[in-house]
Amino acid sequence: MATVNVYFHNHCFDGSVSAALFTALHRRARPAAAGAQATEYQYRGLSHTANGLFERADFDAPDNAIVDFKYSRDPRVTWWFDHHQSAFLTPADAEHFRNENNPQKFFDPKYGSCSKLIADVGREWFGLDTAPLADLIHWADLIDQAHFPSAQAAVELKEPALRLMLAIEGSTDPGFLPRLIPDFLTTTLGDLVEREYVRRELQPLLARHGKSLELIHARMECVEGVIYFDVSDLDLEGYNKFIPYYYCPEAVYCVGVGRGAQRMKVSIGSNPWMEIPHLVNLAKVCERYGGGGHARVGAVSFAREDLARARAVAAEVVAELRRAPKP
Ligand SMILES: [Mn+2]
Repeated sequence: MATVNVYFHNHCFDGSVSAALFTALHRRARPAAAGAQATEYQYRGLSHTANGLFERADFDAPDNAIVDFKYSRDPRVTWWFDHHQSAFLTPADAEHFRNENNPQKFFDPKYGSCSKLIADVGREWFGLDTAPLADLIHWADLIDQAHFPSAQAAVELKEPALRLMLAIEGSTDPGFLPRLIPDFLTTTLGDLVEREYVRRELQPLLARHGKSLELIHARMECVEGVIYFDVSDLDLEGYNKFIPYYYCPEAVYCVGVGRGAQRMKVSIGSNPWMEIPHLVNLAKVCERYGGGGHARVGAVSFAREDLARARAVAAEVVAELRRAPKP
């Protein structure tokens, strides 16, 4: 039995769907000579480590694929797909990729999702029929870019794809994703969420999500188009960041103080469902306090003991955004 290790971005909807799509592509692309031999796919999740280094992977199969994750110069890696701006840890890695010019390694940062990249490459270069997987690819592309149709959709999680997103991001069973990934190729999203092993993961996560809705709702205030809330005393790590806009859809900006495993965090965002003509550049606001991000969303982190400082920064930003012009 031939084995292929598929390393994917762990606990990420796009990463998991990328692993499934790669499987379909690889089945299609493997040479006819190997066709008689069954192939076993081993799915192994990779996470970004705090120091930005590549997580140790064993690459112990004849074929080792990395999808939706950083480039590795390791010669045992035979396939690679990524779309992240930060795909290369060093300029030397980027140069290695360019020089190798490997026809099984693909990088395109213009893509909103790695799933879409693999689907397009599969169709154009390997003759893969992606039509039966169109729904899966559509949702992976939408979720990875956080292009949710509405705050309601993003918070109520009625769509099967969004429930699967919650299960993928929050699952604690290491066997869950390796089981789910191949099922993406054979089962509709609607049928997948009804599977017993998916429901088992989902149930506690949905309960926790419901609880965080109540807590954030109780804590938030929305004044002059700016939401402010402080949940730094609660264990709400990884709460859904669209909850504030669900309760206050007319808000333009949102500032929240929260607590992570290691750090206190001030999250500063803008309403993704609103056109904001005179947008305050939130990356610049965050940079002023030593944080960073994008024009529309950013964050500043603080040591656990600097909660007072985090709150002071949040209050300053809230005041600034309340004064800012609104649509
Ligand atoms: Mn991705």
